[in-house]
Amino acid sequence: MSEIASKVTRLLEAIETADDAASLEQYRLGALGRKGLVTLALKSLGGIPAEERREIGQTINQHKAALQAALEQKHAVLHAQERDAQMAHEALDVSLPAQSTPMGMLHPISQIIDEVSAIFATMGFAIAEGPDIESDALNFTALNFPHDHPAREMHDTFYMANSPEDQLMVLRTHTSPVQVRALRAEGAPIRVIAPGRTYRSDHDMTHSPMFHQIEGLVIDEETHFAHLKGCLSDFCRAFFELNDVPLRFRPSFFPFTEPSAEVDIGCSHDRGCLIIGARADWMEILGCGMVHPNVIKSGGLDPERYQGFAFGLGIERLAMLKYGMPDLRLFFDGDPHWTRHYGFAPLEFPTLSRGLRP
Ligand code: 2U9
Repeated sequence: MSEIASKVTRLLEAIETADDAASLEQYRLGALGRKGLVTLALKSLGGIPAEERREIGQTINQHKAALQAALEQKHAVLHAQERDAQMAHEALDVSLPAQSTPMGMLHPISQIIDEVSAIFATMGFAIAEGPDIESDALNFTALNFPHDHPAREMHDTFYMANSPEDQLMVLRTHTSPVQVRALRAEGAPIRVIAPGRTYRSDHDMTHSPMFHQIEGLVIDEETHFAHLKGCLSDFCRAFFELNDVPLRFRPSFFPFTEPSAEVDIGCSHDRGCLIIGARADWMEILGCGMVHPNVIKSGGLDPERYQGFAFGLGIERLAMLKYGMPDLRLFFDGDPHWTRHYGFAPLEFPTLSRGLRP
C-alpha cells in the first residue's frame, strides 16, 4: 500500500504543477481512468484476504477522493487563468480616438444629394421620391413628349421586357415623373425637388448608363422667369460657397419647358485647375425653363391659372466640379481606395477647402 501512497503523492504533486488542461487530463487518466492507479487498485481488492480488504478499500477511497479534489481545484485554477488571458487579449481601449477604428464613408453622390437637398430645403422645397421603373406614359407622355417624336430618342431609353401590353414600362430617364406624381397628388402651389437614380443607354468617358439627377419644380399662380433666375443664383452661391456667381442663361429646348434654357457658370482655368466664379470662361451646369402648359395640364391643373418653373441638375457633374473628381467611370466601380480618397466621413461638414480628404 505504501507503494500506492507514494504514487498518489507524486500524482498530487504533478497535478499541482500542471500548467495546461491537456497535461491535467493526462494526470486524471493516470489516476482515475480505466487503467488508472485508483481503478487498478480497486480491481486488485478481490485478491486480498477479506479481513484486510475493508481497511485497504477505505484507504484507496481516501486516495481517490484526494485525487478528485486536487483535479477539480486545478481545473478551476487553469480555467480562470485561461479566461484572464483571453480577456487581456480581447481588451478594448474605449478611450482611443474613434478615428483609429475603420469607418464607413459616404459616397460623393450621397454627399452631393444631401448638400443640394439641404440648400433647397432652406428655400422651402419638399423632397419627393418615386419608382425607378416608370410607365412610358409618366416618363414621356405626361411630360409633353409626343408619341413617336424624335425627342424620345434623345433619352436613349431602356425599355422593360414583358411590359403589360397597355402599359409600356421603362427605367426612368429623368426624375421628372416623380414631380408629375407629386403634382397630381398635391396640386398647387407646390415646391418640390426630386433627387434619384436615372438611366439612359449611354456608356463612355462622360456617360454612365445609371446616373443621378436632382430636379426641381415650383408651380403657383404668379411664379415667373425672374424667380427661376433668383432661385438658381441663390442655389449656386450656396453650393459653391461664393458671394457672387456669374450665370449665363442660353436658350435651349426641352419638351417639358417653354421657354427653356441651359445655364452656364462663370469660371476660369489656371494651370489645370478649374476656378468657379471667375469671369474668363463659361461652363454648363444645369438646364431649366418655365413648365410647358401641356405638362401643367397633365399634372391635373389649369394652365390658364397656374404657371411655374423647373430645373434639372446632374449630380455626378456637380460632384466632379465641386470636388475635382476627374473620371466619371470610377464613380460606380466600388473600389474602396477611391471611396476612401473621395468619400466623406458621415458626420463631417465638407467645404470647398476641406472637400478632399488628406
Ligand atoms: C416637371 C416639369 C418639368 C425638369 C428639367 C432640365 C430642364 C434639364 C438636365 C440636367 C442635366 C438633365 O441630368 S441632365 O442631363 N435637365 O436640363 N430638367 S427642366 O423639368 C421638369 C420636371 C418636372 C413636372
